[in-house]
Amino acid sequence: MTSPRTPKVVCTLPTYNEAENVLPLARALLALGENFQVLVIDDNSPDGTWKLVAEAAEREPRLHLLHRTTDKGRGAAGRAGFVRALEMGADVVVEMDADFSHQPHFVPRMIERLERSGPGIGPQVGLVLGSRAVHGGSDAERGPLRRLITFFANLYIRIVLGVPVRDCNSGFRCWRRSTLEAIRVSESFSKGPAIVQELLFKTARAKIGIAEVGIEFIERQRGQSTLTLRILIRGYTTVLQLRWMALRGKL
Ligand SMILES: Nc1nc2c(ncn2[C@@H]2O[C@H](COP(=O)(O)OP(=O)(O)OP(=O)(O)O)[C@@H](O)[C@H]2O)c(=O)[nH]1
Ligand SMILES: [Mg+2]
Repeated sequence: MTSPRTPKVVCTLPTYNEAENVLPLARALLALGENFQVLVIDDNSPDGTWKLVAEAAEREPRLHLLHRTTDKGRGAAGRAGFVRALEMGADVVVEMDADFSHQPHFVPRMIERLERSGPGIGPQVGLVLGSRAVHGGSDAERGPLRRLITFFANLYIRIVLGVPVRDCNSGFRCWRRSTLEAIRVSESFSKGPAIVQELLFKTARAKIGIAEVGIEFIERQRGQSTLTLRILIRGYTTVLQLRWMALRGKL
């Protein structure tokens, strides 16, 4: 990444029942440049998302599929995606939801922020978050209760984990290869969406620079959310578990 050559970017998309979204999203990402590859990590979606990707990948060499039938979950899929992206030789790994809440046109700005750091340029940044909570960022149009929950969730995570960022729940991120290696992403343990906080915490603890770039987060356009109250509560207990593990030197 410090060399002037164009970085190889692998965009990882964990999918579960995203048949309506996955190919338009993959196309939009591939159109960002010849140096972009897309890796879809699908947990055997009943709606056949993986079949669509497998067929399209036969015609598009920059589109890849990781079709998983065991060890399901957003966290496990995310981890498998990172590991595969590193095997593919990625310099930069982009992580994003496949429901268009994370819009492809923000990706170049985030990568540019990652590159605009390093020796002689500015403090080294190893992770860039697409953030709803900094200048230029905005959240989906949601009711006051939902906004209040988001606000307190961020406050809770910031206090418990002590991470120096505004949008602790952002799963729209650009990683330097060296960051994923340094935090040993393959050894992460979260099975569900709490992987977002686990990797953020590990990055902050490794004293790797984190920057936030404002993004407009929009509500899912098509398909259904997989988020349930149970998953949400599980996520918040994982945050406490992370702090506890760190206190006991187990992280
Ligand atoms: N591979 C895989 N992907 C998953 C799984 N669960 C969710 N995903 C994907 O993870 C991303 C985020 O899931 P969403 O259902 O949009 O959850 P969310 O964004 O927290 O919730 P909403 O705001 O309601 O959309 C989407 O791309 C999903 O398809 C899973 O078990 N396996
Ligand atoms: Mg979503």
